Amino acid sequence: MPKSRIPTAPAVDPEEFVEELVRSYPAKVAKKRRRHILVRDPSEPQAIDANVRTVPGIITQRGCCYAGCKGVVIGPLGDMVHITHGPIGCGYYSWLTRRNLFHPRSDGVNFMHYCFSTDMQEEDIIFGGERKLREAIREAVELFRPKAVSVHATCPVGLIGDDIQAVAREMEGELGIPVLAFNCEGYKGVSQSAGHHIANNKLFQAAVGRDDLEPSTPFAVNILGEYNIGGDAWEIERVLVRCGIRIWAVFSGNGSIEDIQRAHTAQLNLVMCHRSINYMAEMMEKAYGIPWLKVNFIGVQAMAKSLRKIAAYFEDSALTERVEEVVAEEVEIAHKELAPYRERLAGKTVVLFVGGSRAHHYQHLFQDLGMRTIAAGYEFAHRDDYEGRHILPSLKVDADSRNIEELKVEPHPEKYRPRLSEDRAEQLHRTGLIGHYEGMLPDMEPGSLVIDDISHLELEMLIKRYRPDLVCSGIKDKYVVEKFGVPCKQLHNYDYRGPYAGFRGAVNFARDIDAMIHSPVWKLVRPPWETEPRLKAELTA
Ligand code: CFM
Repeated sequence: MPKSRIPTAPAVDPEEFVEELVRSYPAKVAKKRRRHILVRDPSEPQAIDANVRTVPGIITQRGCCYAGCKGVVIGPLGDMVHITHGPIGCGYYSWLTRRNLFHPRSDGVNFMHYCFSTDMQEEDIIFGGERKLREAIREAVELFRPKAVSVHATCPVGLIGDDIQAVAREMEGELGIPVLAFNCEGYKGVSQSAGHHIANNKLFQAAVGRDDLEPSTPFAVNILGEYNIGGDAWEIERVLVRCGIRIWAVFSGNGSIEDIQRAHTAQLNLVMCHRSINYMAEMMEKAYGIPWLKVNFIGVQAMAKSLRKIAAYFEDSALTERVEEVVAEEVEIAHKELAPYRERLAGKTVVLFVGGSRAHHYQHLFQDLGMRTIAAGYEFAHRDDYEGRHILPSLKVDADSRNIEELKVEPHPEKYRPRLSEDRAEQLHRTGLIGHYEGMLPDMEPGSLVIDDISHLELEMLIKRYRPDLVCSGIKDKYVVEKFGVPCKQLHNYDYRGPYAGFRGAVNFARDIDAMIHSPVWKLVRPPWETEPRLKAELTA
């Protein structure tokens, strides 16, 4: 059997490595990038730059505002027709690539398989695309009879000034169903994060609070920021239902617009992906009095902890008992099934560079497997996702963030209903059970690296120096990483597998990771740059 091309990791001085990383840039860029990189030191409060523009020329993993709005938050609502107003590519390349799955309800309606676009042409760019958008909405409603329609603006729409809000109002009047228009032009903000915010705002204004149907159980919760990638939401639902907890609405995995319209009557909001949906949690608390609680359903221990937090919130002895029973049973099974994988995976190292929450959430699952996270970072998260929400009041709003509307929310005159007494709310805030997220940093090992918006160059240098056993990232880096002979697990779409959430998901994940890491194929990889002649170029100016 050939020997592994990537030998075991040498001891690396992280501080030295960080200097080496930034030295590869021109001085100005080096200065900027340095502020996005930390060596974890729990003995002092640490600050990191995040949610600022990527330096032009750097290969970033980030996506665009349209991706964050249509692709992430709104797209998973399966009983709506989502129309991309723009050239066909934006619609086509955001069509189901994220694997947000949907089960139709009793009405059998499911539009997830369709890709709707106005397919703008040169003529529309010159003379305006509003007429075409009107026709597209009419045609879609006539053919498919959806409960609601969404319209998503792409870059050219903003550049030529199509008034999609006016078209949406007009069509809503004509067709008698909600038409939600999102000004989520790709260029807005610095990443897809802007699109999350825009999606949250409109969903809050135009959908939440429209239907006052009350749940028939006191333990009705919404899950915010769970998008049912690879079926995650179904495993979470399986466990919550076993505990006697009713999922009232999910924003927005396996989600329905009708559920969202009555979400304001739930007792509690569970925030899974803080980055993409914290706006909604805050607004619903202010307007309707629903507290929110941060959960992480990724990893066996994390799942158990999250269930116990929910039980602690409700303070109901029968519920608590049931939760404890379910936890005991599920944890025992999961541990038994994880044991053989744990044996083979313990001590392996992993680096995670993903999105705005999974780079944190999955560290808990790797802990269950005995694996060590030696470096991690988000693509587009904000400082509070690293450092914790307590820093929010001290954050300066820059021009890019100011472009995204911050809604002024007041308690709803009729529908505001505090779910907790003032005393209890104060107590739960103080103990951190509700309204609290402490970010990724506290969970990271001393001496590990934290890198925000990592570039391809930095990731390559990191792999060469640290030689991790596994990289978790996305499609843009996957094959570059694997050419180094290091397996790369996509944590966005799960490489067409999953579910990975919850107790059973953890076992699925362990099985897949074990197969990847222990595949003999990595020892055979010879990247083209080692065998093919190299071109050299020099800058002379
Ligand atoms: Fe939240 Fe997501 Fe993520 Fe995200 Fe995303 Fe995603 Fe992600 Mo890809 S909403 S921040 S914008 S958990 S699509 S389901 S995997 S980058 S870490």
